[in-house]
Amino acid sequence: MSGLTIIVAATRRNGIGQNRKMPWHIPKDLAYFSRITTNAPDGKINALIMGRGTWESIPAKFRPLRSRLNAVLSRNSEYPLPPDDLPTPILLFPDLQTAVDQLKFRQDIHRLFIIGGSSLYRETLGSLGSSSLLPLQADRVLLTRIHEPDFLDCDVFMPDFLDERNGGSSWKRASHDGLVTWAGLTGFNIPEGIQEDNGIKFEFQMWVKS
Ligand code: FOL
Repeated sequence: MSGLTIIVAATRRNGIGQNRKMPWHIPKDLAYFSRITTNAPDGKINALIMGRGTWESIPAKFRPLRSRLNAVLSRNSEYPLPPDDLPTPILLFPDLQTAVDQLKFRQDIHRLFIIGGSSLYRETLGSLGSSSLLPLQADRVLLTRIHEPDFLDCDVFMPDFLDERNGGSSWKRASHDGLVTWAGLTGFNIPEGIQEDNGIKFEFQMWVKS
């Protein structure tokens, strides 16, 4: 199994949320998120690793995210989750290390996605100098860059992984064809360049660590 893949929608200032939710509604991005994270070869599913806050932020009608393994992190071992039900398993883990240690050996799992929130992005991007101590590094970021508007009221941010001070120069932007090939979607077009939906300008990008 390859490394961890981060998927995130972020403004140019790396804002990802406000008041415990996303401050935008971009149906085309949610459709992309859903298709990318669901797509797996026959007999396999992807695991989506998320913090407890991200789990709680997913609208009730979409939770758990179906046909994907929902791995929720909480140090509270009594944290209430709905019953685990195929084809949508739900698992509780105390931390990222435990989750990855258990999931990486499962032959039925295709890819491991980190879907937030900010502390999990920070942990897997290894900013703030802690990187070398952590064996669980993300090697790919599927970034939906929100170009406009600025959403200046964001109160949660992802680390600026492209900043030189955070090892930004080790990240290379893949070509659009590279993204399309990696995603391997059939019957879903990933548009290239800046898109507009619901009055919001955004772009689907893929960054890979060298
Ligand atoms: N990455 C990207 N690119 N966009 C996001 O909105 C996003 N959101 C999260 C993590 N990475 C992201 C975490 N938050 C749903 C809601 C919130 C959420 C993640 C997913 C959600 O409802 N997903 C449904 C889509 C339903 C629809 O098409 O409207 C799903 O089935 O995946």
